[in-house]
Amino acid sequence: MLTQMIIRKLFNLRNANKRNNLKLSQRCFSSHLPELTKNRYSVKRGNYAVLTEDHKQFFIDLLGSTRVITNPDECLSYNVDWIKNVRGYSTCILKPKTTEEVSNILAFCNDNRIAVCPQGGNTGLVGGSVPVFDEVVLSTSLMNKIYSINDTSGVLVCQSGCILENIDNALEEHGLMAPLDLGAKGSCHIGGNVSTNAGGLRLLRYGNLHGSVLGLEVVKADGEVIDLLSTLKKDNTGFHLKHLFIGSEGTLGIVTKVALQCPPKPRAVNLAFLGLQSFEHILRTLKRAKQELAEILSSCEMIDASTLDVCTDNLKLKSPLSQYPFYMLIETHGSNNEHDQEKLNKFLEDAIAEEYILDGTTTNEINKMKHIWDLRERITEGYTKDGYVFKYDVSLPIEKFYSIVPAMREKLANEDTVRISGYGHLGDGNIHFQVSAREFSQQLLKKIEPYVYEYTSDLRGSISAEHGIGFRKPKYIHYSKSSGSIKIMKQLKTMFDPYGILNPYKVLP
Ligand code: FAD
Ligand code: 2HG
Ligand code: ZN
Repeated sequence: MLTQMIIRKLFNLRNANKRNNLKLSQRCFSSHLPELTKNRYSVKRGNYAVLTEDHKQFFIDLLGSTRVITNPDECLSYNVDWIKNVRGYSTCILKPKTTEEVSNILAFCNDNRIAVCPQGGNTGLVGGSVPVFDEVVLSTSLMNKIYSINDTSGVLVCQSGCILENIDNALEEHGLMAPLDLGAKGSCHIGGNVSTNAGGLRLLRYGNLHGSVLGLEVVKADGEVIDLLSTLKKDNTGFHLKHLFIGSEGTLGIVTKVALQCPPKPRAVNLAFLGLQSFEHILRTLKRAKQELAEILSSCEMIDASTLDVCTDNLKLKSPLSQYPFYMLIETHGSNNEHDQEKLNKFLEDAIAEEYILDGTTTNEINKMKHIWDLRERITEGYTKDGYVFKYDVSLPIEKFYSIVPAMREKLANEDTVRISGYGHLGDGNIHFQVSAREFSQQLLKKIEPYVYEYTSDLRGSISAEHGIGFRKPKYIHYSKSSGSIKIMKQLKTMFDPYGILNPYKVLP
């Protein structure tokens, strides 16, 4: 029992939680491209202007020729999403450096009815970050200045195109860390994180971006710059407008600056990787972890056996445990390693004694923690090697968290699939559930959708726990939003973007 438990006394505090995250964006085009979105999903182009040479010349006069990309080969990576599910055919990528440039671009596009697709790191998983047709792509990749980090308040102010990992590294110099962490950290931008309200691996402890974002600067579709860039923790002066932009996926405005509340970097980090017999045992372990680890619990994730295989088989990563039906990662963040280890050990000893857990390993060594986190963070990458992945990201009542996997296995028993499995943010009730197949198939898609959304809605879950609605789910939004809410969303869209130039075909049905 707990044969491989390793508890290290020495711990390099400074680098405790640092991992070399993948630079994801470079891997996009190694193999075949997805079919054009407009064909695969039979979408009708909106009544937007077709880009002319005069339009392009305006952009070149504004930004200079090096920041206006029109070469088809260079445009390609901005047209395809990271998981290669969707593909547009934009012929113009714009790379502003300042808010003023964003404002001038949008004012011009608004006046000329040119559709715009805002893009950060292009790691989004619901097809929101790439054009559907020929929308101009407004990339924030050169808006990467960090303006200030306040050691005392923990407030960071930066441009929206800063890569999350770069922010985290800069914060580390001040004894702080970013309030969110995700596998795409090496590529995603803070503006993209805000626009998708990204959750990540430690939401359980540090909350979501509605809590951590203190302020934003946003440019409306008509080019007007809205200064919501408060750095105050408390500010109850009327409507809290920033929240409208958090999670609105580029449909209401372009986020240009972000003020973020950042927590201190923990001095003690410990990680346990556990093997369990059943989902029932996972639930018991979760409950116990919350009660016994309490204030030091920083992450509680689960992985089923079939999902772990995408890391061990497809990516050739090694698991520190032999095979079990389920696995859990339990992480602690605290300020006193001795105290935290004592708590974690006691928790594990009790869990073993009561046979909640079959086996496990704990460590606070940086390399070993990185190795274990890779088994969790590289799942998305591992799945892509199966072929085409039908991805779902739902919130369900905790007792039913895993029920969707056996239900889907039963439903698809006679279909040609590679794998049907689930994993995710157990502590937040958010399961990532996937069906992989050798290639995309309309027949399989029809079997999965809307069934998966009906299933979720019947349990009063959410059809998008963290990745958003994007291009993939607008027609299903009613499974999670009432007609009254959708009506208000449409009214807000009309108010902020009357000509609908910002990220058309996304979010709103
Ligand atoms: P993009 O993908 O470029 O864009 C996402 C959306 O935001 C698009 O609709 C785009 O139009 C809009 N947008 C981007 N920038 C702006 C801006 N400045 N202003 C207005 N709109 C903008 N998500 C999670 O929630 N939790 C996870 O744990 C997680 N892990 C991931 C792991 C991997 C390996 C990958 C590939 C993705 C993961 N994601 C996760 C998906 C997640 O949504 C993104 O990684 C991230 O938040 C998107 O940031 P981005 O800069 O790449 O945005
Ligand atoms: C994660 O939690 C991300 O790893 C990605 O949200 C999930 O690939 C996915 O579906
Ligand atoms: Zn996730």
